[in-house]
Amino acid sequence: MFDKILIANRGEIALRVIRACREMGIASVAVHSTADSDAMHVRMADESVCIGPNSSAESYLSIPALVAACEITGAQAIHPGYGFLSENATFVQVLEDHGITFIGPSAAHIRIMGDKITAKDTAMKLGIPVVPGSAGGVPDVESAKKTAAEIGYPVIIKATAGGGGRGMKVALDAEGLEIAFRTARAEAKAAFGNDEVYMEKYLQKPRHIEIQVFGDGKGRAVHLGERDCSLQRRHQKVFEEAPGPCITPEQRARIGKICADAMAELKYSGAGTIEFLYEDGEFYFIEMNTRLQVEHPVTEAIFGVDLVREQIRVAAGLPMEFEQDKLTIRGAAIEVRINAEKLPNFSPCPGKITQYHAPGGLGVRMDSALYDGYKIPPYYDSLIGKLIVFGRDRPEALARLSRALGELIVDGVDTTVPLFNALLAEPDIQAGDYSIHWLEKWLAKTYG
Ligand code: MV4
Repeated sequence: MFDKILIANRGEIALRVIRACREMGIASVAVHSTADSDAMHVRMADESVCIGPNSSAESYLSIPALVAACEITGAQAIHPGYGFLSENATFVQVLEDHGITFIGPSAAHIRIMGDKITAKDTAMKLGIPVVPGSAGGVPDVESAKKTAAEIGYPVIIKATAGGGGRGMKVALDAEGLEIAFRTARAEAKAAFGNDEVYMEKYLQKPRHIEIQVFGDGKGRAVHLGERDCSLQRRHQKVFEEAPGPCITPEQRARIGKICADAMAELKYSGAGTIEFLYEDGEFYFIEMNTRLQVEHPVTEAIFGVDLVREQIRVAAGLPMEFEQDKLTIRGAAIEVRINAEKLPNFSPCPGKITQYHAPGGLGVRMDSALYDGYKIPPYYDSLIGKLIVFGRDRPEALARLSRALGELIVDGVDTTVPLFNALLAEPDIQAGDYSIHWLEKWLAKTYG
């Protein structure tokens, strides 16, 4: 086992990893930008290193600074958290060259899943159901028209280097295809420096269901069920839950086994998430994330596991403790993302926290790096906390969420808390009856 781990991240996820380290008897090293000198992750870690100025590009994304911080402190491994360098294959390669262990999958697996065409092709070959679409890239308008005629309208054009919704365009018919194709291509080029695009059948009212997988890197892998993350605004998740309210135990076992078997075949190492669109009882692969996700706590809650501890164990070469037969679900969990944002436009709202009080009690977990007097810097994302509630069933989890939101105090900045109070009053949310379009429609209707 490692003696010391460096956490290449900030905020609540850095705390999450430091906590796992401490429970495992592993020393932790925080890194921070100058803007984050007073951040909680710096206080909570055993040691800290300033790795650069405010901008992420010169600090949390600086590979040389991170390698140097490992060399200075003697950290043997890096946990990347989510975002920043967590899915950067070059970073993993550089760490390997320096004899530092990356707590996550191989550079090769990150690369495969980072290219969306290769990811989909790989998924298909591994027996994972995918959305019908082009075989590989679509090179020109002529070829786009031909493929669209085969799969039928509406179709969606996506960037190969994309993900998270950037560079996507829908075409309802042949007339709209040329413009959709050209726009998607131009956006892909501008956003990713790669104008390759592919085409899929456009699913009109799906849910976003993602399967949590975990591999030991040696050919054994398990699944930990699904999360429903359909409630999103501009491709940002705001409310996530497990189990998915529309997924039956039989569906879970079936898609879960397909995913676990695929990861075993790949010899995938560590935590991963296979994202699906789900419509009319069918799953359609869209992407795979090769990292720990923001919303991992809802899975931890219902399975009673520690995903970060398991990531660290597997990265250290220890046997994976997860066994499929022993992974059983108890109850229901919901996470809401508390962002420092002003409604209704979700405009970022950095500033000083004048009062902070975290909710507690049975079935409540608050993952946050806030404290009284903390100044939220304007340079990073606006997530300031995740409230996770767990109950014996979904109604109990919903009641607990309402209760916990009532206890939470975050003063000094605007937050997304009022949104969640309003959502809890909605019959569709209470019933678990929502698609990927529900939230945007509701926001338009509610706030105009
Ligand atoms: C789709 C789709 C409909 N049909 N693909 C958006 C982000 C990226 N991860 C995939 N996305 C979508 N792909 C097909 N073939 C609709 C979306 C989509 C979406 C997906 C998940 C959650 C929210 C979404 C909001 C708008 C569009």
